[in-house]
Amino acid sequence: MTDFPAAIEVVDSHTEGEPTRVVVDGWPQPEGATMAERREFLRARQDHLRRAVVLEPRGHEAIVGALLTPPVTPGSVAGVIFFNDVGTLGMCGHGLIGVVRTLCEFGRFGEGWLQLDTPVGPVRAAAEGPLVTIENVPARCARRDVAVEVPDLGCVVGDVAWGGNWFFLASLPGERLAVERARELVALATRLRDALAAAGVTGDDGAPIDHVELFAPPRRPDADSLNFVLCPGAAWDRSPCGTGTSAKMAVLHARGQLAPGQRWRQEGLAGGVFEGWLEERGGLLVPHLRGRAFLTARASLRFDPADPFRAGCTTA
Ligand code: PYC
Repeated sequence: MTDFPAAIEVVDSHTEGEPTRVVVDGWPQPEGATMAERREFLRARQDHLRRAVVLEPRGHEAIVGALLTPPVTPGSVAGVIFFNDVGTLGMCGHGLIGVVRTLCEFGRFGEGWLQLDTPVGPVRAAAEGPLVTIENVPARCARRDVAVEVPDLGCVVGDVAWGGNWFFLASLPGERLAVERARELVALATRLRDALAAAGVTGDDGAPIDHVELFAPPRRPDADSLNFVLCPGAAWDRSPCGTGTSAKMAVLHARGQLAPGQRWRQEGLAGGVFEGWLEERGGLLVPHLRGRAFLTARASLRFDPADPFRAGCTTA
């Protein structure tokens, strides 16, 4: 199926600098009884729409798209499937904050905590002006102190953790984390991700580790840590990364360095901060994250049949 609707209506926002494009109309609903089935339908049958919405010439590599669906779980107000320039995501923290702000703007998000369905489970959110608090899927540290040999970098030791996506978390003291070094950081984090795959280091059930998170001391006096996050593909997260901060808090908890309820303020490379904490619930660690999102545009995306680039173009 490669047909295009006449138009897809989107609302753009950014969460602590990282863009989200919420599809509010025009995209034919993906089939499936569960969010995982709908995600698979989108992957197999609607990839041309994913590409058209987030790639150039309408988008760029840092945009995360969010497709709203009807809910699948009793008590949920909507479902959401996140996608980026190379595929779909399990969850997306900054993206969920953008979705909630977008729904608020259109009077489609009520008071108090509301539940939304994602392919990796239900999540909850509450909004207060630009500030949104989200309750992510449970996070966990799967493996600690994993050593991997990385070309031109040597032996890197880090942790494998789940925060709604799979992460490898490490500190590289010799590498300064700064926006002006983003290209170099993308290149070295990509080598690290490739080395993990080559060494057979995965998440549970062989799931690929598609996010790499590097840490350094914070620049801001009100933050606990600074991170750089390589997303699937070659984009880096401008925000402190909601799923990455969830994974980080699970690692800190596993090391006895973060108690439930204790605040963790994660600074992202572009300078924004997410405040996070863990709640212990039925033996699971439920991450909470708080950050700001701002709407930036509302647009009607067009797909001229004569346009050879209507399904987007890959530039890297
Ligand atoms: O905030 O979880 C996040 C995220 C994942 C990829 C980009 N942002």
